[in-house]
Amino acid sequence: MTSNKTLFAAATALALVATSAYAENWRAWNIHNDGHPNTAAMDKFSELVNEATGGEITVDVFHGGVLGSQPDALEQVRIGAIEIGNFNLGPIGPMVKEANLVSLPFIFKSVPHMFRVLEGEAGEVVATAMGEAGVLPLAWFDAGARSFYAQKPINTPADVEGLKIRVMNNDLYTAMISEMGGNPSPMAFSEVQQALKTGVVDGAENNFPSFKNVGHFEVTTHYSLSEHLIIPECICVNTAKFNALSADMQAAVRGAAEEAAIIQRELWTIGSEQARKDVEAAGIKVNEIADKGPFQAAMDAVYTDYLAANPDMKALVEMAQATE
Ligand code: BDP
Repeated sequence: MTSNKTLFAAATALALVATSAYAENWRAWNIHNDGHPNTAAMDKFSELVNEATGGEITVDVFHGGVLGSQPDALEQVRIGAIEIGNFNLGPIGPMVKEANLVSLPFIFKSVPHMFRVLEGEAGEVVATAMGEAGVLPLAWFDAGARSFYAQKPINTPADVEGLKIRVMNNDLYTAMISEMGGNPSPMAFSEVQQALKTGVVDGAENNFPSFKNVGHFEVTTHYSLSEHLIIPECICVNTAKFNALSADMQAAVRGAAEEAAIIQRELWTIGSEQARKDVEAAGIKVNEIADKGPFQAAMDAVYTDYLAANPDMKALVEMAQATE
């Protein structure tokens, strides 16, 4: 005979299981260190998730890429070994074809244009494909524009000729450098400073906060405003983990990501301006490129080759280009 006491204990245990269904502790990947706008934004995101879910979901953010390189961390999030992270869409391209839209040089006219595309139909296509691949974007971060830096100014594509330039892992970036006559060198972010210092590469390309935050400005002399890539970033979560949450918890986590993204964009604007001032004060010569036309023209072949190999991307590219 089962006593009332045993029944009560069983009921209590069940209740505990039921209420702890969403007690989750997530690990978040972030490549940046203290002092970078995204590090502050990811800490804020963690705080906001905690608040919005009443502590049911907690997020431990691991900064400085300690959970692995970006391609590795992306794979970890895709399979659910890490739950969430702040990713750049560049390295997502090799995993999710639609994400490559943003890695076509000069596809966006400006950062606001990039956000308009993301918030429109083209963005929906990209977000859906990412979610299906296991890396679901909850909100978009600003990552400004990427420009070249080296030991000399780069004013025309011809200035890239013969230079070994570090790029992120994506065939579109190797094509981009090759078309200018340079030698592309895909490499993990964590290795770039040393590679620049020892001359393993002659240059690299990034936005001001990243150029400053990991000391690339200490080992180069010129930053040339080519602004050839405007690549957004995301707070991306493992799709299955997110889908397993109740509707309320999903809304809470998404809301926290959206709020963190608003904060990130503000921090980004301030942080980019400050980073530029700081590197200039440290001796970096920043040069405007009066006419970006020759750089854009050099990218024609990148588009032609890419669309010939990926004809199914044509509609998406045109959708982005047609966005006002
Ligand atoms: C930074 C991005 C980061 C990339 C890095 C890179 O925020 O996600 O890993 O560039 O160049 O701007 O690898």
